[in-house]
Amino acid sequence: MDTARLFFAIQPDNAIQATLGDIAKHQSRQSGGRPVKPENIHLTLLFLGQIPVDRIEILKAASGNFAAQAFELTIQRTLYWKRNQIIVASADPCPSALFSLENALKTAVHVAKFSFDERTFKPHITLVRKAKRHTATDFQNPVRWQVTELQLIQSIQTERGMRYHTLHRWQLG
Ligand code: 2AM
Repeated sequence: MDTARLFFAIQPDNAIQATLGDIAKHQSRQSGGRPVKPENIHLTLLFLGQIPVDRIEILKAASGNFAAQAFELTIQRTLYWKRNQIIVASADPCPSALFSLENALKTAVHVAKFSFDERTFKPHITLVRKAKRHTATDFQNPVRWQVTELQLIQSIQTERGMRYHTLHRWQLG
């Protein structure tokens, strides 16, 4: 059976991706890790893993079934998650609207009988993988991100690394 590796995420616009991409490159040089490409920078809300391709339409229908608010994230520092060896951009404190969106999504996906990663949601934007160390940085200019859209994304392994392909978008009200 054909499957696709899927997750729900929010993705900033090109300008914010470029800003965070520069920070990722800078941090990767200092940490010995691998920077995430600007176009791949995102914040995952719910990771589904491999889903049969013939169930994607059911998933899309279920996921458009709730109303959710737009909100703003302010990203002002990077952190090191030593166990995962990743450097992440943090939007701490996150607005409650982000958690409401994640919760609504989980409920909708559960009702539609899809399984997903049950671990506690820890919002983060991965900037560097396989990082060996980290110099904590607070941004001089916090990045303000108006989140107006939720995306269903397929992750595709290619010869040149991971490629993310947006399958569907939902506007947040
Ligand atoms: P990460 O950046 O912390 O690795 C695509 O792989 C996205 O799904 C990434 O943002 C990844 O988070 C996230 N993700 C969440 N749970 C995952 C899991 N169990 N396996 C792989 N990726 C997962």
